[in-house]
Amino acid sequence: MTVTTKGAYEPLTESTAIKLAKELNFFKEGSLLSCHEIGDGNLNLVFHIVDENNTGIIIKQALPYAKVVGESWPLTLHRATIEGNYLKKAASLVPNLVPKVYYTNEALAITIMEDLSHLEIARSGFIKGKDYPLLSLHIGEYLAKTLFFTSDFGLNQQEKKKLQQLFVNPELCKITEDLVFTDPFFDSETNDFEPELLSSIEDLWADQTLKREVAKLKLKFLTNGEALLHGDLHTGSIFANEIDTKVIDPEFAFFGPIGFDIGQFFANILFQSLTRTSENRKMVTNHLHQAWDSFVKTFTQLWNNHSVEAFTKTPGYIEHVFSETFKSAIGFAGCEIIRRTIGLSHVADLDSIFPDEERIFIKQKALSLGKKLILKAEEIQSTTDIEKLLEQVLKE
Ligand code: SR1
Ligand code: MG
Repeated sequence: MTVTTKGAYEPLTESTAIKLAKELNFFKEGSLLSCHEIGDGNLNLVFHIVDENNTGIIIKQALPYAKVVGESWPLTLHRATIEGNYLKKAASLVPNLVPKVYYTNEALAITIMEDLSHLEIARSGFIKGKDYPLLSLHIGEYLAKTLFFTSDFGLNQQEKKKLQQLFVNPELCKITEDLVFTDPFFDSETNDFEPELLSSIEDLWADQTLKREVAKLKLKFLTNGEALLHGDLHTGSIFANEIDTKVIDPEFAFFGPIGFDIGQFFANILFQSLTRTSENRKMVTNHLHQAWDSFVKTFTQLWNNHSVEAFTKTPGYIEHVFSETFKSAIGFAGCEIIRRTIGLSHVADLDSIFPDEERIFIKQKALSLGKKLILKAEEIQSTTDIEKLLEQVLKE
């Protein structure tokens, strides 16, 4: 039990996490505390500590390697600082949509935050057939406010450059550059897929037009520092219930293209849509429309009332920004769909489908949808067009 707030890094255990919570006076003296490690993500430890009244906190700690692979894949602890800094920034922009941060410690790579166990991870709820009617309204608002106020439209250009320094995140960006934008499009060791998919995947590897479009999207991700992104905005990074939505896990945050967060959200809504029967699908696809409409509405209000950029009054400029953002979001969504189907780190929406033939069938559809989103990004003009494409792919 050597971990202290003043000590050097050491991975916490359930008992040292309790010791730390006591040292930091999170609970009244003499409280009966229990702690469980509940981390089910790919990278970190997550401890849930509660007292006898079920009042709790979360201690998240970065490990010096990627948990999903093991110690052979070392990974910077600095991501905990990035996550803490992002959550603090987001708290100033969308306080209702992120967990409260109570304490951070760079040396221990920990963030102590609000216990959200009254909510459920949106992906898990969706898989059980639940719906979260306000989720995409909130996500649209979240995207608009976090992206606008950290972009050159809403933030003084000097201030933006200073803020960028806090979010230089090369190792986590490299994970996305490799796992989302490169490996799935080549015969790479990290890929992970059922042998029944091999022939479709070989077609994909041989498709030079597709690869050229992916290369352009990767270049955008590498070079377009438009705004501060969450960087990993899938439905496993969102807690929700009927009325509340909280976005978690921003350790991949960096300054990148605005369409990336939007595209990742779209892709993860589409995974769930692919698994639904036609009667139940609309409930999920509605989140595509609602998220984009809410994003456009809020972003437009901010553009009209809080812009710091002289050209934002110029006719046609906002329309250009929306159309470029939408187009790149469609391409990014296609890459995310392909990577979660055949690359490292899948989604439970697809992997939990049984029997095997049904899962393979849906994964073939996912590959086809991902490919078409990338290739037809110019033609797809609206979220209704995305829905039409989905229906077309499901009928093929
Ligand atoms: C090795 S990390 C794999 C994935 O987990 C995270 O959630 C990100 O999506 C990353 O790509
Ligand atoms: Mg994560």
